Amino acid sequence: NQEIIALRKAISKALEEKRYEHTLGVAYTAAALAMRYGQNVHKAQTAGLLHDCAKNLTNEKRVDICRKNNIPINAAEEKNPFLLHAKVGSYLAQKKYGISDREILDAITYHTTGRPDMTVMDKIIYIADYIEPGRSQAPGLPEVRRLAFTDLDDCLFRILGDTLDYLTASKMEIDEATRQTYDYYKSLRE
Ligand code: DGI
Ligand code: FE
Ligand code: FE
Ligand code: FE
Repeated sequence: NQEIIALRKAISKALEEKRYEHTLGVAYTAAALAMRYGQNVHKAQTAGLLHDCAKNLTNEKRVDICRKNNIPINAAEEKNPFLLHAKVGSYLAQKKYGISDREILDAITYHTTGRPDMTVMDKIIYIADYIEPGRSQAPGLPEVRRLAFTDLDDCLFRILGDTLDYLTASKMEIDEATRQTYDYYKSLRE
């Protein structure tokens, strides 16, 4: 598909080599999950290709883009401006890469923290980001990868829990969206 090829070329110029490799891994993994769960494969690939498109900007640039476009910066983002690459990525997907599809833009916005009541596309990108072939550091990755293709919601909850454990153990600032997403999916299980 021409659109995907053009997007791949554009994004390869905006990212460093390793980040671009990760991006291709996320795009193909998201496509496979979309096949498995009956979602639009083209949209999943597009969201995968663009999810980290703001990753190569400086924190100053990310904050600057937020200020100029009335994108709110919360306390956790203030302390860890790398978190803004999700919201700013969604903004750039729209303004620089010409994407208008809400499902794609939302999946990019929420790919780092998640959100309560995620769409299937949100979940696919969130999970693909964590399990793509180039990732190797996460605990229990083989099991998480298996879960991704057997039960999307079990997989999501497992990643949310592992991420929260990791952030707590590393004494990192927890974004309210990260906490709210975990609490929401925990309450659905009770
Ligand atoms: O951009 P990627 O590295 O591909 O992946 P990502 O955008 O999902 O970012 C993953 C990192 O973000 C991972 O190290 C965990 C961290 N993270 C997720 N939620 C939070 C968070 N970091 C902080 N400080 N607070 C959060 O709530
Ligand atoms: Fe990211
Ligand atoms: Fe992620
Ligand atoms: Fe990523």
